[in-house]
Amino acid sequence: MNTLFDITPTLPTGFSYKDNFITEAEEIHLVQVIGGLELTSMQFHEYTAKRKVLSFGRGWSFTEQQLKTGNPIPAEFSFLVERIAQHLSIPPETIAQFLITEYPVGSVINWHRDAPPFETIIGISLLSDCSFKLRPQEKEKQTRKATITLTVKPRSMYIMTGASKTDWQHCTTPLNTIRYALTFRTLKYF
Ligand SMILES: O=C(O)CCC(=O)C(=O)O
Repeated sequence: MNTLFDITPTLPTGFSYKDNFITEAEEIHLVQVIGGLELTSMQFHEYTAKRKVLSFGRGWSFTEQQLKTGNPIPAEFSFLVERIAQHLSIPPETIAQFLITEYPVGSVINWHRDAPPFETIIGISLLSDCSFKLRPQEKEKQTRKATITLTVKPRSMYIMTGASKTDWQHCTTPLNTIRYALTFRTLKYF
């Protein structure tokens, strides 16, 4: 569709977005694979979130504020690791963490910055559009005007690194249908 003006928001430095990073057939296959895995409710201190997660590789424990070593990334996701590594021109082994998040209807992830030990965050979305918001980390700069909203489509990929990770917070808004986020992370010191 032609529009009279560019509706793509200006994204923070270090943030990029790409539609159709995976095919519909790959999306269907990944949803089937995830269906066979056991995701558990996200625990953050004394608070239990609606969303469910399953982590592989070097996971960050919010309660203990340290890196943990978990199970290796299952082979069914290797093609994604390879594709991301190729896209970023990095060795696949530098992708040290993989998190599957299931967002049931109405669930969100609240404003936060990603955990300190990670350098580049790669998010792949399945099944549902998501309203992904970014706002400056500095409280004085957190105005409505400074908040950026990006529609993240199913099968798309976003990359968050540099200033977009350190100087910006992000969150998602409630969904009408289930969404999965596949989040891959590289470590600062591998
Ligand atoms: O749903 C998403 O893509 C955001 C995931 C996220 O911010 C996180 O897991 O920390």
